[in-house]
Amino acid sequence: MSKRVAAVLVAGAMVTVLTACGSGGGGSAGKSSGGKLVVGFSQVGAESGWRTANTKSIQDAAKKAGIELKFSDAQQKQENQIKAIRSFIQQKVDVIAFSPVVESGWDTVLKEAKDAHIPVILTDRAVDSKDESLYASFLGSDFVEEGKKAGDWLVKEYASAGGDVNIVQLEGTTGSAPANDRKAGFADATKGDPKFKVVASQTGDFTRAKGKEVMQAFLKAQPKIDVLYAHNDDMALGAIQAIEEAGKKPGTDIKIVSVDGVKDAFTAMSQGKINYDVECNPLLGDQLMDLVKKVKAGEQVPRRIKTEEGTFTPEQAAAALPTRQY
Ligand code: GYE
Repeated sequence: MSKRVAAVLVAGAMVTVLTACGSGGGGSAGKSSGGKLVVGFSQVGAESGWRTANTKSIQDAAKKAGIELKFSDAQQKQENQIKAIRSFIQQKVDVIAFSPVVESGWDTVLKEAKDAHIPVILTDRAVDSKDESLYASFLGSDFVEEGKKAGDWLVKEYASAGGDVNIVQLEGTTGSAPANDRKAGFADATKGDPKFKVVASQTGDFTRAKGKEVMQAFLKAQPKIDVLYAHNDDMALGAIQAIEEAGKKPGTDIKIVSVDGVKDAFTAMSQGKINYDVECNPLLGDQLMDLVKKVKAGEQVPRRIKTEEGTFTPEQAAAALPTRQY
């Protein structure tokens, strides 16, 4: 063996050792990185416009920050995310980031990451693990607050209405943080007045196709629907098709309040088809890469970083549309 080859092998072995024991902090770079930080990121899927924008934001931000991103799409399945996380652990990435499709059932795999000294950052969605040492930080929206904003709008909109206000609810993915929390926040904001009645509530899995299908079923089963509350814009957009096909006017015959604030929803709002949209910001990439660097360097980071977001009336949506990024 030549001296040069031997030196390279020794250096390689040292990098491996540094990576293996330095992951809780302390600056060593990942194995296959050539000096770059390596992040394993497990995304929920590609179920919505929000998600597409979120994925792009994360990929762009990683490039900009000079971070190698190992990206994995879980197609809305927890088992796929668990597999991806295990593979990131095997590959000895520097940091694992993921957006958990559902809230429960993560403790075992998170413990495996902890035992391998690989820090984990949650982004977008939360887990319900009691053990806070299983992840370093959670970056994302306050979904309860979003649900409250939707409910507050409804209470104002129907302040002077007599009689029942019949609401149908399209829920997000069952067991996911945004579905649980948006439902809870909305219920909380509307509970003060018994005229607000959720007459039907079912999951549309955050997709247009399911939103349409479930709305068709609601329209068949419910003699009087005043309001649709959709946990995201894609389901609202699917439901709009169902409402129009049933010969009704979305936004007029059935008022619609939704969450996300994506471009397609703003277009529908400017056509009078959605009445109110609560913003949920998917552009988390830069903040996430910043967190990754800090966590890897062993710096203290906040346990919880909340995204700032607003609300939109149709007029505000029409004004924002030309410059809306997602
Ligand atoms: O609202 C929805 C997406 O977790 C905040 O997931 C995210 C939600 C978003 O599918 O459109």
